[in-house]
Formats: sequence, C-alpha cells, structure tokens
Amino acid sequence: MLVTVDGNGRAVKVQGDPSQPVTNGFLCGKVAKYLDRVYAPDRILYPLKRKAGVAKGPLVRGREHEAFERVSWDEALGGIAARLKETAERYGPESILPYSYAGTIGVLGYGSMDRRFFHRLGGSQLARTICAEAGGQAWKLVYGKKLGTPTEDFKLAKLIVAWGGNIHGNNVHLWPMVEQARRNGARLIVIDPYRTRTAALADWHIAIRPGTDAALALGMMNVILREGLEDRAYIEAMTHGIEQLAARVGDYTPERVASWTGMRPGEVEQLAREYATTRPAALRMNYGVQRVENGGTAARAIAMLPALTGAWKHRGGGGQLSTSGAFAWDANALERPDLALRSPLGRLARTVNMSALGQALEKQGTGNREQAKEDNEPANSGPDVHALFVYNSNPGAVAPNHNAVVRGLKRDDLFTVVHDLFFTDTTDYADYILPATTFLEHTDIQGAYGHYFVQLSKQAIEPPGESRSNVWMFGQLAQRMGFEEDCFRDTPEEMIRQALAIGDDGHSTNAEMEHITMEDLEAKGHVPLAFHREPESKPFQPFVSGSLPTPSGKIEFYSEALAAQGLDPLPVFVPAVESRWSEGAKRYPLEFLSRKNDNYMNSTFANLDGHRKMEARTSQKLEIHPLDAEARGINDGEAVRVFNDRGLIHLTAMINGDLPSGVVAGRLDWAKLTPDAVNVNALTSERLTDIGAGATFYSTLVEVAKA
Ligand SMILES: Nc1nc2c(c(=O)[nH]1)N[C@H]1C(S)=C(S)[C@@H](COP(=O)(O)OP(=O)(O)OC[C@H]3O[C@@H](n4cnc5c(=O)[nH]c(N)nc54)[C@H](O)[C@@H]3O)O[C@H]1N2
Ligand SMILES: Nc1nc2c(c(=O)[nH]1)N[C@H]1C(S)=C(S)[C@@H](COP(=O)(O)OP(=O)(O)OC[C@H]3O[C@@H](n4cnc5c(=O)[nH]c(N)nc54)[C@H](O)[C@@H]3O)O[C@H]1N2
Ligand SMILES: [Mo]
Repeated sequence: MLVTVDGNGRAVKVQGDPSQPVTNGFLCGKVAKYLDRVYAPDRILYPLKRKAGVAKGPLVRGREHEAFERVSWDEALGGIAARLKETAERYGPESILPYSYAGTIGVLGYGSMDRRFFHRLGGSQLARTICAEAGGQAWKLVYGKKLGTPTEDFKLAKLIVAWGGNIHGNNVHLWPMVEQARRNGARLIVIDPYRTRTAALADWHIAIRPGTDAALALGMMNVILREGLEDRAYIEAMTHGIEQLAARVGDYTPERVASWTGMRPGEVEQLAREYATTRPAALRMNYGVQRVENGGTAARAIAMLPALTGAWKHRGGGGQLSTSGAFAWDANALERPDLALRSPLGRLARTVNMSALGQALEKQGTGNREQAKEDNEPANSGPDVHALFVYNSNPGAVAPNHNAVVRGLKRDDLFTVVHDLFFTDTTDYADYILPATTFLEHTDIQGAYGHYFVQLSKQAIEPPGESRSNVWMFGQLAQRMGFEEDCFRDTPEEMIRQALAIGDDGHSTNAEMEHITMEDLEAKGHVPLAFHREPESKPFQPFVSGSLPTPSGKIEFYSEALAAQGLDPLPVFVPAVESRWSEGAKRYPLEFLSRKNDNYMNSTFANLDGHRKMEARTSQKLEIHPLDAEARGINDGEAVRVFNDRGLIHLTAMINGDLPSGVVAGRLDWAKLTPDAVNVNALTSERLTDIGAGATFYSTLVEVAKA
C-alpha cells in the first residue's frame, strides 16, 4: 500500500502498490477507506484509567470517556506494573493471561516484544487457535508445511474450486486471477452453505450443509478410486497410506454422502469427475471449512484431493490454504522463549486456549484438551486467571460463547488492560485502556498467508495523540517491571533485523531469504522469497518431488502421528454434536452460521459509519429459508428471537431461499452496537475442533421464534 503524506505530515491518500505482483495496485473496499479509521474522531488518543466505582459493562457509544479518566503513560504503566507484580506474587504469574490475535498481522506487532514480556514475567502462554489452527494442523499433517500454489498461478487453472472460502469477500486479491482463468475457459465451483458474492458469481454453487465437508471429500475419493481417475504414478512416488485410505473411502458412496451433504448422488459423482479430469485443477480451500467440530478432519480430507489426482504436477493446479509456512522468521530471536527460565517459574508457563476464554475467565479450566483427557474433566492446571492483558484483538466481540466471556470480564477480582485504537466491546470492561497505533504509524515487517513476498511496512505518519505501538508499549512496561535484559530496549529496526536474521554480510540467514538485505527491502518494499524470484522461468510448484517434512517424508493419507494421539489416522465423517443429526437438534433444530462481513475485518471497521453503510443490507439480520420461516410463522422483515442454552439475540428476519433449509445465518458485529449489547457469539460455543482445538463458530444449533 502506498500512502501519500502532505506537507503537514497528514496522510491524504492510500492506494495499492502497482508494482506488487499480487495486489497489483488495488485495495479492497474496506482498506481503500483506511484513512477514515486513521483519522476517526473517536480514536483513543491517551491512556485511560477506569474511574473508581464505575461498574464494568457495555457503555453508551460516544460516551465511553465518562467512565474513564485520562492519565499519563507514566502513570498508566506504573499502575499496571504494580498490579501485575502484586497479582504474580499473590496467585503466581500464570494467573496473568495475555490475549491477542493478529492486529494488522505485522511480524513485530503480532508476536515479538509482547512474547518476550510474558515469557520473562511467567504469564500464561496463549494457544492462538481462534482462526486457523484446525486447518493449519490438518494441512501440516498431510504435507508437513503450509505451502501451496502461488496466488499468481491460479490464473493458469482450468478449474478452480473455492471450498469453504469466500474469495470475493475475504480474499479479493485472488479474484483477478480467478477472472483471468475464467476468461481462458476455467470453471469456478464454490462449496459453501451460504450464497456468498463468490458463490453467486460461480459456475456451480454447491450449498453444502455445514460441517459435512469431510463426507463430501471422502465421497469424491470414493468415486475417483472407483473410476480409476487417480494418478497412480504420483501416488506411488509421493504419498503414504493409499491402501488404508482406499479401504476407508469404500464406505462413502455417493448415496450416503448425498444424504449428509444435501446434494444429489449424481452431483457428488459429477464433482469428483470434473475435479479429477480437468487440468490444471486448483483448490482454494479456506478456513471457513475448519470452523466446525469435524473441521480439522474436513480440512485434512480436502487437502488430500490434489494428492490423489496428482494435481500438483500441473502448473496452476494444486491448492492453497495458506502460504505462511514459507516465511522462516527467526522466532526464537523475536520471542525469546529462553526468558521463561528467568521468570519466577523457571520454565515455560502453562498454555490457555484462546477459543475457550469464557471457561478460563469463569475459572472452569484452560481449554487444554490433552490435559482434559488425562483428568477426565475440564483441565485446570495452574491458577485461575486474575489479570487479562488484551491487545490485537477484541474478544468482547469475536470470542465464542460471548455471554460466558462477559461474565468473566465482569468479575470484580479480574484486572483487565486493553491496548486498542477504539472503544470496543472489550474496552468497556477494561481497568486501563492504552492507545494503539495503526500500521501507518509504526514500522513492521510482513509475511503473508496468500503470497510469497516479504514486505517492509514503513511508518508513514506520526502516531496521533499519545498512541503507541505494541513494541513500544511492551518494551516500556518491561522496564517498569524491572526486567533488565537488553532485548526490552530493542528498536523496531533492530527487531526487523533479528526477524530476518541478518548476518555479517548484510544478508538474511533465514531459509529462502538469503538474498534479502535491509537495503533491498527499503528500496523495493517487497521482495519475493528465493523460490519465487523467477516465477516465469522457474515456477514454484510445491509437492511434486522430494521428501516432505512429515513423519513418513511423504504426503500422508494415513497419519501415525494422529493415531499416536488416539485419533483416527484416516479421515472420517463425524456429524457435529451441534448439527441436525444430534440429540440437541430436538430443541434447537436450526444450524446457525455466524458469518463475517465482506466490508469489515472480523470486528475491525464495524464502528465506522462508511463501512457500516456498505453492510446495511445484512446487518442485524437473520437469514432464514422460506420453509423454516413458514414453519415458525415468520415473515420477511419481522423481529425474531434467535436462541439456545447459551444465549439469546434479537434480529430481523430476512427470507433467503438460497440457504439450505435448516440453516440460518447472521453476521458478526460489535455487541455494543446492537440494542441488547449482544452479538452472534452469544450463541456460539466453546466446543473445540477435532484437530487443533480451534473454535467451532459454524457448528451452532439454535431455535428461532417471532419476537
Ligand atoms: N472482507 C473480509 N475479509 C476477511 C475477513 C473479514 O472479516 N472480512 N477476515 C479475515 C480472516 S481473519 C480470515 S481467517 C479469512 C477467512 O476467510 P475464509 O476462510 O473465507 O473464512 P470464513 O469467512 O470464516 O468462511 C468462508 C465461508 O465458509 C462458509 N462455511 C461455513 N461453514 C461451512 C462448512 O461447514 N463447509 C463449507 N464448505 N463452508 C462453510 C461460510 O459461509 C463462509 O462463506 O478472511 C480474512 N479476510
Ligand atoms: N462468530 C464469529 N466469530 C468470529 C469469526 C467468525 O467468522 N464468526 N472469525 C474468527 C476469526 S477467523 C478471527 S481471526 C477472530 C479475529 O478476532 P480479532 O483478533 O479480535 O480481530 P478483530 O476483530 O480484527 O480485532 C482486532 C482488534 O485489534 C485492534 N488492533 C489492530 N491493530 C492493532 C495493533 O497494532 N495493536 C493493538 N494493540 N491493537 C490493534 C483493532 O483495533 C481491533 O479492535 O475472530 C473470530 N471470531
Ligand atoms: Mo481469521
């Protein structure tokens, strides 16, 4: 992104960088309006401290200031350090829980000074599972590494399957490649229960029932093997476990698969044949598919398809879930886990699962599955959480089981610090609020999960007011805590050099980054990884030869590693505990999709009027199939109650015949911007995915009634 700054140091324009081969000079609709966010009149510009006696809970928008008093950074850092020290002494340092996710995904902003700080303190570690862990682990179980077809190569495909991914909404920079492929005759198939913008533009939209993807992938394998459409030579050379897999898929006949997915048996066959016989066939699997109880297995089964057909061999074919595995940052230098030895614990702290934040705050355990199995009850190793430090995330809006999270955040004995740019659903529960920067106001280095370029993100403008970056804030706080290690005084520029492991000759020593120097990055802004330097003469095609970083060195259809964990070594379809086939469906028969918005970034941007306008059509709506609406006497535009044992929200019915019957959909919004101050996550659960212990936002049963 290029930023134009005027003579007064004010950013006046943002635009895509035309020299970036993937983004090619265009920005998505929400980021094109980024200056609305940077210069929003309600940005938090100073540290704030909750006034004595003001209860924690949703504050009226625009009047949040009244609950807080302005304090200096000095006072805020001093007050926070004192309270953290006291908490650590009283309950043990593990009673302090950091809670963060991606922010704007800079390498430093995401995980560097903060990790150093919490390791040295002995604070709990956080398992960052809310987004991609199930699918990420699944992909790694099959291929050993999160790599995939280069985004630019999708334009060469003749078939593109978008599986559980909303390309046009969430991943719009891939869309021009899809369009180019289609101009050359490619077909686009979208597998998504919801008719997204992407699905509406597809040649074939398969509105699969939520959580049944593993069945569909196994059904496709059944047809492919039955009809001899697999690539035997590729399977021989590159994969492990075909015999076991072949035996397993025998159970998944098109008829049985159809009964789960809601497709016709002929459609399962058609999909399998089209996928296996079109070359190149590119699979854009995305994370939508793994936000269900069986989601790890679903992602794993889907990931196996290009291995079965040898699609990787054809340039433009193969697949992509994420490209993040290609970026070998020096994580030890950045995060300094060795500092844990110097903490009062003298070891790495226990881990708390962010997808079970409600449980952790309600003193019900850590969401740590392995522990839970051993104890045969909710795990609760270590102390209850007494201090919560939130940055780069808005758990008051995005975390599952919102009501449990809120009950926790309201606890009198919980001390909460939030570092953010706006008064969010989370700052309403903060003891201290610290003002954070946008990515225009700090320097960082970026990897990617959709391309293969290392990028330098240079500070363009001064931070407004007293807002400060994550790196600065945690460095300063460390000094207040009396942590004397030099690493807490590192500058962002030094940390970027550490991330790149710049050697004596000025070059990175990281894998695939050896050609990169700081000067080069400064000059160009973006530099491709080594294997992607000459895409035309030496195209990168992963998984076509050689040994892979899996236990067998091959692509794994059969996983000993899973077997060792007591899990099924082969993919299998298991209906979700919250699905139409379960006991719970008797009381809550509708499957609820609590979806993202095309014009927000999860909860980011939802507070900006311009962005809200773009989402007006579906905002605060409950999309429902005509049959399900009729059965409940609900008409379009009527107020409805959507509820289950965890919560209740009020929405407006919007009849949508494109949904599968039995499936309803709503959108993630800020809780405090709704009349009842609750959002869709009041309905979602803290149940975890089969692999990766991730959140299961799309396995949620509800009932709907007229309000
Ligand atoms: N505009 C916009 N872009 C974004 C984001 C945003 O909020 N807005 N968020 C960013 C983030 S954090 C992420 S992780 C990525 C995520 O991008 P995606 O991976 O695309 O993730 P989702 O939007 O969660 O889910 C994609 C689709 O999966 C569908 N889906 C739900 N359940 C199932 C199922 O059981 N099977 C199948 N096949 N499909 C299912 C949903 O209806 C949805 O349309 O997008 C990023 N980009
Ligand atoms: N129901 C439902 N819930 C979901 C999802 C869904 O599809 N449906 N999607 C899930 C997914 S995929 C994800 S990734 C999570 C994401 O959830 P979050 O990680 O909470 O993501 P955001 O909503 O973007 O909130 C990020 C917050 O960090 C702040 N921030 C941005 N940059 C910085 C920075 O540099 N420093 C600091 N201190 N703060 C910063 C922003 O202002 C914002 O308030 O939500 C999950 N929750
Ligand atoms: Mo995400």
